[in-house]
Amino acid sequence: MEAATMSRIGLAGLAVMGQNLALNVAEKGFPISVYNRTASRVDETIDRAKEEGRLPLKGFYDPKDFVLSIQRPRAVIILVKAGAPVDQTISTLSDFMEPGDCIVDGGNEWYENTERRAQQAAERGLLYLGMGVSGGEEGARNGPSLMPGGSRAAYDCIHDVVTKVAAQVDDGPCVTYVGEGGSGNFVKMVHNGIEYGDMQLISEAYDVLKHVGGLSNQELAETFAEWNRGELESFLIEITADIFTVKDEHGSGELVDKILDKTGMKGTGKWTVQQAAELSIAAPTIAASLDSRYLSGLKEERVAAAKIFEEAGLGLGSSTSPPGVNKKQLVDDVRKALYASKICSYAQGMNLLRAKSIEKGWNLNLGELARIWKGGCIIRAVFLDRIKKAYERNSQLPNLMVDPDFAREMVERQAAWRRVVSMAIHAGISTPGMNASLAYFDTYRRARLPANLVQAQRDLFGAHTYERIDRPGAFHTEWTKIARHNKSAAKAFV
Ligand code: NBP
Repeated sequence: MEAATMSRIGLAGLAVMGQNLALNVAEKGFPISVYNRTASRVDETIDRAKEEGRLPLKGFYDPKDFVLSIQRPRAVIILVKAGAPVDQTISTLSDFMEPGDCIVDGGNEWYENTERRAQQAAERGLLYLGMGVSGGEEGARNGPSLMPGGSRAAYDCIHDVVTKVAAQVDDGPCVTYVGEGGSGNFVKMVHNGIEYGDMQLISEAYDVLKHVGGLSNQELAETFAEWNRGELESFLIEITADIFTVKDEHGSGELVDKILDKTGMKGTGKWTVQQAAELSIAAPTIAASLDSRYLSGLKEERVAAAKIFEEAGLGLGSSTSPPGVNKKQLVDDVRKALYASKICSYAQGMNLLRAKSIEKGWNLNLGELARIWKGGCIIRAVFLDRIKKAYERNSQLPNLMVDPDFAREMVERQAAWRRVVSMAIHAGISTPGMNASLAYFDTYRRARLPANLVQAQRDLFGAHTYERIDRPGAFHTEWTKIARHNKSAAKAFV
């Protein structure tokens, strides 16, 4: 093939994400070759490229023709289901690739799989990137947030393309070279964990407003739309406002009330919580969001439990709205509780990223990661600019909550936050994310915790030793012997 007619880049895997990202690349003026295992998806993509204005996109049904249609050094983005399909796609395509060519896996892949594949690719002289892509279908088509990690040379090879294709915000495109190894996938995984936290906190705000405040769907739509004009402005708040306005086409009322209360998941939230545990990083808000998804899955058990507790005297009626709730005050309080809870959740995600960065030597720039999440991705929010600035002010910030601006905001909101959580507890409405965030805040800000007692217990039953606050060293005490002696001395005295 003549160099002039060759494509700038290739993309394999034409389901939701691949098709839309390919069209986005073509629209930005980069000729692209596309390929998919099943031919019909190639046809669909070609048709869409024609319909959307004769975009420079060529479809291929044969992997060899596909690879050979791309300019050297070739860059091929893979967007297939994570796991074995990625290995199979690499094996199919890499037979025709040559040293210096690049493979970019854009899936939600486990970071260690990327590190293994990068090693195998390097043995054949191929460069490898694991690139987190966020923003769903819409983001892929119009500008996602991209989190590429792995070979720096591979990043340099696609830099011109990804900087055009990514979402654009006031301080640049939502893409950066994240770091080495599987860092791009790891950052995307934590992004998804934070997304779980945000969605959980929003659902709790909805629950409290609906069941404690008695807000109708119309009032909820107006409330979330109003919130989206202030400090909570974000994609998730915006779509939440829209959801409450959609009518049920099969019956009366709004569709949201007809949706089965069972949340699905694909695994990145679970990985985030597992990694937090592995790295000894407290991530209680994200963990609460994962647990809530698990409990939501127990629909039949919950229905049965509701009946059992109702028969035992605790019905939903006896655990809802306290009389005389001031709706306006409640809405304001819930907004503040949501915002403060969110700060805690992001603090947990950022600390997890930092811990992994230290373990792996990735040298992640937390402020820059907050910047590339400002647009394109599901957690995009005005608030991320503040996080970026907090890390710019102090890259060694031990916790987002102690940045002076965030600390002030937490203090300003904490009374409202406590009112919301207390009211929810009284009403029997669970708010695990908000509670977890508040407990995280209250624990972190205390100079002295009851951990002294836990240490004493550990030393008593396991001779694990303890440290003292007034002198250095490890100490052990014969707690039981002394306590028994004290008891018998007390008896003798009586
Ligand atoms: P899916 O995750 O649904 O995967 C479908 C694609 O994988 C199709 O192209 C399919 O080819 C291909 N595939 C499968 Br399945 N097994 C294969 C195999 N053994 N060999 C070759 N190809 C195979 O697609 P998606 O929803 O577009 O997501 C792609 C990646 O992006 C995933 O890792 C996903 O987690 C991630 N992601 C998705 C979203 C989203 O909103 N959907 C957002 C962000 C990231 P076929 O057509 O021949 O069956």
